Amino acid sequence: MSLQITPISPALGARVTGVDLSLPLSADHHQQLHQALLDHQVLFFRNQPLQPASQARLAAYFGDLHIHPIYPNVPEQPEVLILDTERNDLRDNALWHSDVSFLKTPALGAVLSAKQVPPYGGDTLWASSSAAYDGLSEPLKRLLDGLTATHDLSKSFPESRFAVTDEERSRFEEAKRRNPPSSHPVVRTHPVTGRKGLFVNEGFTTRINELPELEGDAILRLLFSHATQPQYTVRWQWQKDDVAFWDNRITQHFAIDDYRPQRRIMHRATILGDAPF
Ligand SMILES: O=C(O)CCC(=O)C(=O)O
Ligand SMILES: [Fe+2]
Repeated sequence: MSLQITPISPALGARVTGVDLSLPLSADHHQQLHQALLDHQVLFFRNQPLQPASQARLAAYFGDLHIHPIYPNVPEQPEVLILDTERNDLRDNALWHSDVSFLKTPALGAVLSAKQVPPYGGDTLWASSSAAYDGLSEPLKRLLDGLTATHDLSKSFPESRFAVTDEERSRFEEAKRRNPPSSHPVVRTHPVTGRKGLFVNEGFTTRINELPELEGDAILRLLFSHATQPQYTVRWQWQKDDVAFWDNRITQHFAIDDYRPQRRIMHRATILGDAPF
């Protein structure tokens, strides 16, 4: 059985039908999903209710799963983290980021399942880092070649908001100890497709290591705004039981925070990747 894959935006994003994600994947569907992810960078599925165990099983076809140091998780399935506006401070997802880029081996991708969504609002945007790189001028590409940048967990999880109670503080200190800042190339090569993409993000990138602060900050600001121009993005309007599966090596995303005080609940399984080069 072939999947039906329908692109929904020129830069990235496709809708996929013809598969039941709650069941074990056939080798054929696994291969087709993998290829579709490489081709389209973010895949969207409607009407795919997933229990935490089947969500983790689906994600684990693509690599080892990450257990998040700060977000709460489903107790019986700790690889599935909970993004619930009544439990978490999620303001930092309303900022362009690629997930856990502060790790030495940031996420390959993630599977996000919509559990409860407002009737409208709470859309999520993704941007293609390869489209953004391709759109840079040649002189700027030459300047960036060979530069590295620092990615720091504390930028998106500031102590002032994530270490308020004693319990939060000890969890936060532990998270910082286990996750010191990492350095990654500013231009990353996708390990499978060989495509180049910008690998800096407003959520976690703090500096360009080889440049003085003033120059580095100005270049980072330029890259953050260049990479998230509308023509490099796709926007998804969620319905309950939608699933999004993105390649975190070559995209970043932004969850719009425009629906309060309504509640919104998402579950995420995060797949570990390799060290960027
Ligand atoms: O809530 C969303 O739509 C996405 C949140 C997010 O940044 C993530 O799950 O990685
Ligand atoms: Fe995210």
